[in-house]
Amino acid sequence: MTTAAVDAPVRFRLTPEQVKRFHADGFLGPLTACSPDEMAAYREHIDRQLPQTQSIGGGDPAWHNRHLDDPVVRELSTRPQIVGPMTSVLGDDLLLWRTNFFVKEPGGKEIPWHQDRNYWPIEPEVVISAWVAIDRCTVENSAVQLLPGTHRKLIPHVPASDGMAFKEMADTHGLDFSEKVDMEMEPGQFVLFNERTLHHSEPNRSNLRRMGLAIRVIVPFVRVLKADSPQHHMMLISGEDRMGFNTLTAED
Ligand SMILES: O=C(O)CCC(=O)C(=O)O
Repeated sequence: MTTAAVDAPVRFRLTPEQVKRFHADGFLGPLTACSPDEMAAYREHIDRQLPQTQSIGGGDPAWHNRHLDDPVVRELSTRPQIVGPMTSVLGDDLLLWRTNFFVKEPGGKEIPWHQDRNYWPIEPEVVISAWVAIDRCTVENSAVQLLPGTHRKLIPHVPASDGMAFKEMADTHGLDFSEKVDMEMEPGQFVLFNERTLHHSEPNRSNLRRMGLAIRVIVPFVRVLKADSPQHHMMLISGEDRMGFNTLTAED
């Protein structure tokens, strides 16, 4: 545990209306992390340094937690434009738990409707995710879809149908999808959502790749019950860790 505090990026806090919307819907977006030109520079680095394979958010070390060893991924994952809005929802003390690239090449599989909490080894389940568009995300190349209000329910998960990218999916029986939102985004935009907001993406039916980076952030009273690797430590990205439940990365 470190006792040093990290200044909260107060300049980028959400407005009270945005916070209200986040709590009403379970998500908020698109917000802006950086300009499309700035994202083009990040993308060039990612395309050069990371493998040219598909990744659907599993634990492939090439695409998982790269903020721990790649300074550019770390800079992107901790931009004040992303952390500031998170502090408006979860308060000033924040730890970066995980990052995952979601790379869907043309023909990439459907990600079933799911609540992230179904898969996660944490206690209690309090997480905010930012899903950042690295490529432009449209309905055609499988923009993330979200269903407002579903963060208020615990939805059972069942084995996924054949051809899905995940092994388990939400039991969507009886849910009304008429209000679902297609989160189309320009490179550099992002959407925030919580651990229970139901979300999904269609197969990539276009001829364009769709890459995003999911940034998972917890508060210090959340215990990570299973590290992803021996080197997997939490990173203090705002405020202080007054709990000491999780191992933190050493200060630079
Ligand atoms: O990339 C996608 O299509 C889905 C992302 C997702 O499931 C997540 O970030 O939790």
